[in-house]
Amino acid sequence: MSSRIFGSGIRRREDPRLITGTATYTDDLSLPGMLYAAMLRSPHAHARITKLDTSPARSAPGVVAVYTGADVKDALKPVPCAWLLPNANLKIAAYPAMAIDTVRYVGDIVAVVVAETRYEAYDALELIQVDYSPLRAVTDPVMASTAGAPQLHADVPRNEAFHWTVGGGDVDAAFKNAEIVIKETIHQQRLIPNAMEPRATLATWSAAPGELTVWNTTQNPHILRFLCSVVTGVPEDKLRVVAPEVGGGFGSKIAAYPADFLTVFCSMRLNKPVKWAETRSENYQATTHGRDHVQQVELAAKKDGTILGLRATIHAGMGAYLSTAAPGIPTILHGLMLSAVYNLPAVKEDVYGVYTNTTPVEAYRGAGRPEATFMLERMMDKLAVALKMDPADLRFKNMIPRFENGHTVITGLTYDSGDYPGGLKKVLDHVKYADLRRQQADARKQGRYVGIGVASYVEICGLGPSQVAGAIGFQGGLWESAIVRVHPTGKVQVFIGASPHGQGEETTFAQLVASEIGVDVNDVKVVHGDTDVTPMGWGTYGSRTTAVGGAALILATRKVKEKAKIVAAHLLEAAVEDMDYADGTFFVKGSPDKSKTIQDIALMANVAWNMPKGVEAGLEASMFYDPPNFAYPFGSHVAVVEVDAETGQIDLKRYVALDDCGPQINPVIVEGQVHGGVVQGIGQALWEEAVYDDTGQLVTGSMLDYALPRADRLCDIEVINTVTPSPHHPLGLKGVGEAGTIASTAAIYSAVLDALAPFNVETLRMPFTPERVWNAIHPKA
Ligand code: MCN
Repeated sequence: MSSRIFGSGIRRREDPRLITGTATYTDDLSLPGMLYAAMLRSPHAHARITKLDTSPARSAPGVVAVYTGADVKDALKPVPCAWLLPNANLKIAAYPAMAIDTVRYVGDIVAVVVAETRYEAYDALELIQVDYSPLRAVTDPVMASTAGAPQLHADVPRNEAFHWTVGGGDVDAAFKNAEIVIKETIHQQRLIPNAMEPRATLATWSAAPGELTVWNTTQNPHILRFLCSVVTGVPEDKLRVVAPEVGGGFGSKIAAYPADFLTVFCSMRLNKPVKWAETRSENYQATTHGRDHVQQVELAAKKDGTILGLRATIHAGMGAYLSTAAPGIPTILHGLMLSAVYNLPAVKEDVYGVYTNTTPVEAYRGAGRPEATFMLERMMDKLAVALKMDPADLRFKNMIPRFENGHTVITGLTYDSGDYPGGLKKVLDHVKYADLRRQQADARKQGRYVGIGVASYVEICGLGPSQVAGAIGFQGGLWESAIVRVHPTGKVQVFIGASPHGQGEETTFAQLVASEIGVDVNDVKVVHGDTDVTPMGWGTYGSRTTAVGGAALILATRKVKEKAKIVAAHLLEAAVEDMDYADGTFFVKGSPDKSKTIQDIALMANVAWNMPKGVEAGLEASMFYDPPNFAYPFGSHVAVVEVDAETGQIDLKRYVALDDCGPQINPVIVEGQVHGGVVQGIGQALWEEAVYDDTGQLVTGSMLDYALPRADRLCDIEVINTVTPSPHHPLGLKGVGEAGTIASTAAIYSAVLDALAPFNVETLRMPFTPERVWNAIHPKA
């Protein structure tokens, strides 16, 4: 049984505590004498602070302290940006934890109040008197980079945070030889990640030993410890970061935030535990946003549909400051993926990262890859329309054929393994594509507007190796680590550096260990999220936990198994070479009655009464794993929609996702991940947009105005797969946490435009609100 637990869709062990409300989140924690912090945030997108009087707040009931930028500026270093993109003229504007004389987005922190209760802290915020002298604001990345635009940072001309390029092949020749050129301007609108729980921090400083503990809603506790040490000066060995239940992140909990450091500052000043938890509106205002690209794209092709080259200019809105990993997203994670699943002979892209008077932008599920996939898929569809080709046929014509051990594309990446045509064929067979097209034609005859969308993708995940991290300016390593400890009773504890926050590795990693050493899956506990207990890890993002952390874990488990074999041989008085293993039992080859179970061995190794000569006591191993390459999951999705031409309403009829993440540890968890990802991608196409007005006010500042996907607006999502193992992962695993998001926006876009073909709608901005669709169908004369 145990050896079959890999691949089994057992239920997530995380869920009982999550769905019965017994899980402990940061905001559930309470310490004796704990105080509460509340942040006063700027109501202006761009302004000078001309007066700041905190005295009325200081004397308000329950208030213990009020701090401003002047109080913290010498105590805290600026909030760090940790992706120092090379060869891009990167200009990191100073990012103070609290504004000193200028605010640059609605939500910039101006003061912090600490009080005995949360209510008192919020009440006192209203007593702080601030006079602002408003400045002109700019929220659009293209406008922000034009001459005469308001400038956010004195030392950053044209608000240009960086200019990064990627190129390969002879693009000029490709366009010169082109028989057809397709052009498009694509708006990847700004999105707000909506984790189930907003962010929170609890910090407690103990002055006597000089130790700091921080509980935080973070995706990467070890990185936060590192950055917190840099910003506060507390040595790393005296700094403990714990991520209790985090409540999802989707990229928005990668960053180290000003409010985190300010909460620490308050605790250190007051020598008391201080807790801060954001409201949902604060979360919308000041927790990082995603996407925000304006993409000008040109595709060169031959009349038979062969693509020759791609040229693009991207303006990526970065917000008012560069968040922790932000510069890498529209560049490394986007630009290097432009070959997508296709044989693209030539490419040239210029990416301008631009400061705007908006909330800082960070990774949002898919981070860079949906933006790249969308560009290619959109251009494929436009080319298919222009050439009157079937969009699926056009894709097949240009796809990289199946490969098992490396394929280098024009941007310089070497994909690990892939079968893009195989995946596309399987999903088209599954939906009976030819029949669907016939049904679509019949519907049109009846005056119904049905559209079929196809999108194929490959994505870069399993972020690592560390050598590459260094080369691309990522200020950290990209390896992962694991410790496997078998206790005397044979129960196993696993300590991992990665920090899952919703993805389910407490279950899947237990499955990995159980199937490797043959214990019951319920006898394996996965411990994560506490820097004092777990080994170093570089975090859960970029769908890397299974591809990198899972490899560390499996290799550590194999070390345990290797040692167990030596101990078993010793106990059975046999040669190690004569030992065999099956389902948790070591036995002498040919004599299955001479055997020791892993539990027998664990007891003997832990009491160590009779160990082989030179072998240490205990049954434990650790592993640091630095992958030789990234992992490249892929797939193809098909969407069917119907547009109501009278109302502009879009009805989702069918959605089929085919994803390939190699062998699946737990198909039910994989399906759940794909579902979540697909829904977030559909959300971008149909409903979601963070809208700023011209003065920089976030108009969609609450869930009333920001349209999240809702179950009643969706159709069933069918999930199928192919299995193409990664050649470099010990079990062939690739990630899946973002896969669903990457193709789904493009698939829905493709389906809606296909439905609107009779109206000659060439392009449409997302999200496809009924108003936008209706206006496209009924253009003003
Ligand atoms: N898995 C599997 N077999 C595979 C690959 C993965 O069974 N071949 C399982 C994993 O073991 C894990 C899950 O699928 O239980 C996702 O694993 P992986 O692809 O390694 O992704 P990560 O754990 O690194 O998670 C990060 C990824 C990202 S980048 C975002 S954004 C995202 C996502 O996961 N945010 C999430 N999924 C999320 N799911 C929840 N509930 N909450 C979030 O914030």
